[in-house]
Amino acid sequence: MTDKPTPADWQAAADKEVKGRELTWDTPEGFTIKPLYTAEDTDGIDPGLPGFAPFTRGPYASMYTGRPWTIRQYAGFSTAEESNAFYRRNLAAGQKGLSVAFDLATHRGYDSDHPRVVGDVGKAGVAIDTVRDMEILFDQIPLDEMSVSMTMNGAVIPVMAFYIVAGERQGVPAEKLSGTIQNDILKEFMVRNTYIYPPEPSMRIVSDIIAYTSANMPRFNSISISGYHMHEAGATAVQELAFTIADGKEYAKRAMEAGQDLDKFAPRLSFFFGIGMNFFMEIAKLRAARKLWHDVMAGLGARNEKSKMLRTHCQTSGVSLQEQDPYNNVIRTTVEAMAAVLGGTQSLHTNALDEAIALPTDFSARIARNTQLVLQEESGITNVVDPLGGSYYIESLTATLVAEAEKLIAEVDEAGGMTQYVATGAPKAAIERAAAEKQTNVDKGETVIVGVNKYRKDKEDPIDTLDIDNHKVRQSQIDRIKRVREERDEEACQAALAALTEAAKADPRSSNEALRTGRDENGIPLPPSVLAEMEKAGDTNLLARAVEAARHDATLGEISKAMEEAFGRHDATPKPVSGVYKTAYEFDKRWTQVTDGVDAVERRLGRKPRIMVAKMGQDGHDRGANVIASAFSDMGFEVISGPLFQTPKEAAKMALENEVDVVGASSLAAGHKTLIPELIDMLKAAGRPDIKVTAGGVIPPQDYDFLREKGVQGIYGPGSNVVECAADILTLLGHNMPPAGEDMDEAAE
Ligand code: MLC
Ligand code: 5AD
Repeated sequence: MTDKPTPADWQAAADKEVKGRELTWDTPEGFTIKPLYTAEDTDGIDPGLPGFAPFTRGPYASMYTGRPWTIRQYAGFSTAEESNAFYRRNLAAGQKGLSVAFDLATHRGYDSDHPRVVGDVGKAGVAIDTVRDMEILFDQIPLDEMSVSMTMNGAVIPVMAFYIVAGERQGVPAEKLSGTIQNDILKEFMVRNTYIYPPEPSMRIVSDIIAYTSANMPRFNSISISGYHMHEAGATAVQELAFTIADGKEYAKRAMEAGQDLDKFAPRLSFFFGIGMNFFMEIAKLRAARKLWHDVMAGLGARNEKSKMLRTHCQTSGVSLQEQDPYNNVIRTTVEAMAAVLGGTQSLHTNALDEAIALPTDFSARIARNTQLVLQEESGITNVVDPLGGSYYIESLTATLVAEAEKLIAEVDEAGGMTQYVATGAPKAAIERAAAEKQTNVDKGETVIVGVNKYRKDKEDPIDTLDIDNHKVRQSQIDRIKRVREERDEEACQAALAALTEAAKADPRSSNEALRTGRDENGIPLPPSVLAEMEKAGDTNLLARAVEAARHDATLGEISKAMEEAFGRHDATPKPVSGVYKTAYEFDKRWTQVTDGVDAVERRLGRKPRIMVAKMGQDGHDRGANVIASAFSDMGFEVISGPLFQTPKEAAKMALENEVDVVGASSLAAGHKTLIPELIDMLKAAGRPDIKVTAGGVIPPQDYDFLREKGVQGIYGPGSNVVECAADILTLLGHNMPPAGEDMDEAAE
């Protein structure tokens, strides 16, 4: 009988097969993945059982064998009528929960008639200005039966208020509403950028919502603590885990400081993660998240098991999807969806194949939804709980992720918690660095993307995409706002708005504390008459006061403005990282051709070529703009990063004042057909038609001709190589660049 082979025997055999070639793989997290995992790697690891602490194997004991995950497709576009019809078609075809995408005007607290949002109304989501819109959005959808997720963070107070009042008008009291509000402002300051107010008052809003829902809406998840957007912005799995769990810890601590009972509100804190193409890493990530959250909540003193049980929604990754050869996206989404469910998600959105081009059509939404239906009803995946539990690789990866994320969480704790850590800019910069590194690997072909940097088609076939006439939507919204204002009791509405401003100005903690303890800040007992007066006025909970304003048909813009009077608005300018590209491309021939080109242009102009990266409209997606800004500055351009949310007029003014040669407009939220032509017209009117304007981001090929006619000189969709973009721009600036793949000498001949 031969001895049982050992891992060392295996190593020798493998070395022989591959003639000593290195078989390890370094992940973006900095992990070295071995070609084989064995029992030695899981020594001492016990993941426990599903439904029991620390919930690594799942929050529920029976998981999908008892009830499958919720098929919850994120959607919204145009008017409330159109989105309502889309929801009802989707529910009839097998979708199980709703998830509302609002347009960017709504996110940023502007009514559709506001001059800053002309390019944004109804574009990236549905336009909601009043309770009336919300009523139409859920027409014939019983809100006591359907769980509804709403992705809202900036204008979270008016949107929650509208939802509650729309429920009332359907005859459904707040206590029967089930669903989730995203309400996660910290990650907005890090990556998503749809904040309205500065960080401190924004944190108060989060806490007021947790207080209101935990007292009045027992079936409603008060927050969806989101790593998804960090993932999309380029974060590694460790960063996504650590910053998300640390965000959750911060919210829980704030609510406790405001006098709330941890075990009362914590069971309704929920999570949200992004799921990309690193299949096993993503599965391990969800398992690690549950273990991390359990430990954090135990550390904060939670006793209720439900407080320590992480429940999550997942969405497949948008950035992993490509404009080129778009049917490959169906395959990518399937792989990602499998990772999400093998990781044990509670709810899932699968992206549509046209993600990198436009919003989903009925056709692409159907394939996305069916991807989940096939997994649920055909694959057998739902028949066993945590089927990968005990896998050497998965368990070892889970443990490594937990350990590495714990280190990063400790760093956040040392900085004084996530609010402070975010204020240092450290997490945003770390994520941007990771994004730039990932992009470099793609540009250099080290990370393969099928149909983009390998196996690319000679000719792309166009696909049908959804186009929304934002001017038409805007006009119909303006008409409705006008009608609502005519019909409401103006005096009562203004009084409710004034009461909201007053509550925003008051320090919430002093009044809550006073009501709770019957004493003022100095511990001196308050006379009963004063307490009665305070009680009558209600406490200063912002959501409670906004519900009152919504009952009197105040608009979203008015409610936001009422709080802005006390809080002000928050502004930010992107600060791209530097040096990542220069280091990565040190010996790359094409890079050198481009930097030589930049030098040549510099000699001719007597200064560096100047490019302004512009972000116009309410689109806060700045990953692409930051990647371009940091790469171009590494190549020797002088880069001016415009602030987020500029109007075309403001962008033109900045371009003129800085005497730039090129404006690169980055657009990911469908405002390009309105905003970019307006910018070009303004540059022309100022006598500078020579300033070149290029466009990048999510732009359907169908719009390319339109934009070119309007004067756009270069269009760079997802999957564009940044070095080639720069080569193109040098050509626009009159420099004779050799075509890609040739050297200077050949080109000169
Ligand atoms: C579940 N249940 C079970 C069970 N599984 N009961 C018995 N046996 C089982 N096996 C019960 C639960 O306890 C619960 O009841 C009910 O069934 C529903 O299960 P759930 O797990 O709570 O699922 P769900 O209602 O879908 O809630 C999932 C969630 C929630 C907790 C993660 O927060 C959610 O739906 N989030 C979605 C967030 C979202 O869609 N975001 C979109 C972001 S898009 P009970 O009674 O206990 O409640 C975005 C993009 C952008 O952000 O714009 O940037
Ligand atoms: N409808 C459907 N999906 C949307 N997404 C964003 N807006 C919408 C919408 N209105 C999806 C995309 C994007 C992610 C943030 O959410 O997949 O990448």
